Amino acid sequence: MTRRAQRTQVAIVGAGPAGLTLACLLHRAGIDSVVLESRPRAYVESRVRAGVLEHGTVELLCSLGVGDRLMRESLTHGGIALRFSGESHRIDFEELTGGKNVTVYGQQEVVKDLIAAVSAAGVPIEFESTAVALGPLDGERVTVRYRDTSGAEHSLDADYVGGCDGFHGICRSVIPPEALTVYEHAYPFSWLGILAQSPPVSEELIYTNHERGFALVSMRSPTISRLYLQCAANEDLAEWPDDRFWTELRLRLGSDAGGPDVIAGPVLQKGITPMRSFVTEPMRYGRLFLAGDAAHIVPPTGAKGMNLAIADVRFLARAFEAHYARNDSSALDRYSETCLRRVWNTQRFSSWMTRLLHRFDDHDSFERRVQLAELNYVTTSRHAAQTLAENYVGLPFG
Ligand code: RFL
Ligand code: PHB
Repeated sequence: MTRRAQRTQVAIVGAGPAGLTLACLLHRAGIDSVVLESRPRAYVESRVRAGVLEHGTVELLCSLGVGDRLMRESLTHGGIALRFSGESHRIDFEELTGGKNVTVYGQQEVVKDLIAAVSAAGVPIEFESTAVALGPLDGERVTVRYRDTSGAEHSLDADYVGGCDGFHGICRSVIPPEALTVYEHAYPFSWLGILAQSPPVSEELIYTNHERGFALVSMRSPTISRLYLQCAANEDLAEWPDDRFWTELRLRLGSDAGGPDVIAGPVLQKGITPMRSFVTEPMRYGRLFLAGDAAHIVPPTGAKGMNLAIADVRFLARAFEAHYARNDSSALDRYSETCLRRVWNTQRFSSWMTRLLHRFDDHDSFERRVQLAELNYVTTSRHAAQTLAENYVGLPFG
């Protein structure tokens, strides 16, 4: 039963970083949009995920007026450490990139700030509204059908749809399979991540390559740590009581052998993230434009997922602006090609970081030596370190 019908210029499916940033950018360009989000607001605002913002992502958020709290509460990092063979080696981003750095600020904080800005601008966000069908994708307009929690069905009529509904959303699945090519790679391990009330182990992130597996120490504030351990692809969370996590982290960091010390504290959240690379080509089908995780997934080792999602919608908003303001659709026609150039470079970097830092059970001793030689090279050659640094802080937005 259809209870309510609305019209808009762009229907946005998903209130993650991609959908919300798109709503802000379109509002700034004077283009109407409505955002549909299947989850309740409180859930979206508390979902613990990414934490590192590229230089350009921060600039964009500030230009959208969502930089105040970010500037006050975030942490600026001028480098990271790579730790292997019992030693840490700093990669100095600022020195290697002419002053660029990254910002540590939780994705859920970005999402909170964006929801506040979108709502203040008067752009509707329909929470607990799940898109269930959309089409036709090749007509004059497109209709998104969605359901609220009571099961009532509504429709949203739009010129275009921004498919920002993440990897498990429906937008990608409404495209005929013969029109899409999917490229994917699943890694034979996952990340076990915790958020803990414990002071950060160090001032900057430490990416550790250890015989027992990868470990990453990150943070959210001077009192909250975000910590990850490489674990089996099919790991059972129940096998990881808090004590086991802390013991394993200390082993991988070499805490009892002169490495960074870890102060255990209450665990606030624990979860497992599968490691995969995934790209859909093209990112457009008729009136539907895919953006963010709906179109691609990168393994989190390069800290790129949220940044890439935001880069997509930056291109998309610019293309909509040219279309609506100047009747010029050439950027919309080039959307997929433009995004995919950045997407593939980001896949390259994220896959390189993943292969550099993890334990591969099928590696023989020769491949392990080559991995250590690569780590040695990256931490001793200025050119190699510069390549890591310029990709980590984010390539220019072209
Ligand atoms: P999201 O954030 O998944 O948002 C999609 C939204 O769509 C909603 N949805 C629907 N709404 C309506 N109707 C439907 N049918 C719907 N189906 C789904 C969902 O509820 C959701 O709210 O996708 P978006 O916006 O593309 O953003 C992508 C990022 O969330 C993701 O790439 C990052 O979190 C990845 N990532 C990292 N990215 C970074 O840039 N830096 C990092 O340091 C970083 N670390 C990480 C990460 C992801 C991780 N996990 C858990 C996957 C660390 C981890 C552990
Ligand atoms: C995080 O802080 O959650 C984080 C940091 C760096 C990564 C991935 C996740 O590469």
